[in-house]
Amino acid sequence: AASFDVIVLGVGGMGSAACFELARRGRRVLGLEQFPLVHARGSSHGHTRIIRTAYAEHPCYVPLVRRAFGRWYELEQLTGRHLLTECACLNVGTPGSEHVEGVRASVREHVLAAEELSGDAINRRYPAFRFPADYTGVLEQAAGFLYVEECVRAHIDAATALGAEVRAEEAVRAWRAVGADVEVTTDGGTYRAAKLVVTAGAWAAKLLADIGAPLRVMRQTLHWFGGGDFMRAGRRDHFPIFIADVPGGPFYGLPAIDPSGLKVARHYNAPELPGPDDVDWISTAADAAPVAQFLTKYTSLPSLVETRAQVCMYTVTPDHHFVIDVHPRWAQVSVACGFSGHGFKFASAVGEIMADLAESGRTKHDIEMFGATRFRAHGRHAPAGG
Ligand code: PYC
Repeated sequence: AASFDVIVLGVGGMGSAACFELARRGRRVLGLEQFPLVHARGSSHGHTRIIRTAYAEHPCYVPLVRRAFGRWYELEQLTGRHLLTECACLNVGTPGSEHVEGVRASVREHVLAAEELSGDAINRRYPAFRFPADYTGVLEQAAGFLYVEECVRAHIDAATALGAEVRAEEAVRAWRAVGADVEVTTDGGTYRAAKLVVTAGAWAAKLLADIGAPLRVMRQTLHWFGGGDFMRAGRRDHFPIFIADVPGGPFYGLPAIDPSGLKVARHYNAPELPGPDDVDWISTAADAAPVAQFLTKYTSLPSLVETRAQVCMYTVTPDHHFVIDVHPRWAQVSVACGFSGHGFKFASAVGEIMADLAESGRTKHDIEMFGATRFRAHGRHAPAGG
């Protein structure tokens, strides 16, 4: 069997970043991807991803998002590609909104720059919005959007330029520990390595069945709306990124950056699937309806028409926090999965963490909250392998 220092299973958002960082550190890397590279059958497609600093999900993400910003900028420098556009992010919700309270907690703990705005003030600042006057919001400037496919391509190109081997359209059948090493069997052959990094997105549930992390796969749809006045009203000098914690939501959106118009979608609130091979990849009128209703109710842009749609997957953990850890049973295996619909922005930093874990089993980044065995009845102390 061909031999490597590290094999990376899954070369999407996280795996491409891991391949890059490992190759940069001089490791002999093999990345295995079941689809063509930079595909639209996983969780790293759909043109854009939000990056934001005042992190509603937990203040512990703030240092990680800062690290991710720096590494995205560095990847831009290395590859000459434009990957990130800065843009304000408006967090808005009903009074008492959990999302907005979460943003405030991060602002307080990390002393972040942010502006408090009532619904009324939001509508005055951004005339495309019609939020009820008593809604509450926090606007931050330290945010933006990533060109998601460009980011994956940049990591892959940079990794291969540094000597990584990335094999596309080669599905993994199984992996196993062999002594202190690992062996991976694919449709095309058998490979051996000292270390394994599993960054398999929604397929992690299958490849990591023995870690016992309950991962749910959800079918999410992304919608673009154009026509009407979107050219001006949806332009990023008039229209921010937003995350709106409203009844039936949350919904989020990005300004119009091309002729497809605004991108708007619902976060969570989506059908759960038996697995990633059971997704209907065609978006329907029923998928677009809640998003169109959001635009009708909360914006002055009800005349917009859907121009484009895509289907994407979330892989969701019970607490919506990530799984990033050394495998509880096999020290030569590390895993990153369960990004729960908010992971992509961190990919550049996760690549570094996975390289750390593969090299030494530890990282200077705080991944305490992301333990693989936290969902077991007895947490970390349960017998391994269950
Ligand atoms: O993490 O900002 C995010 C996000 C928005 C929509 C889905 N994820």
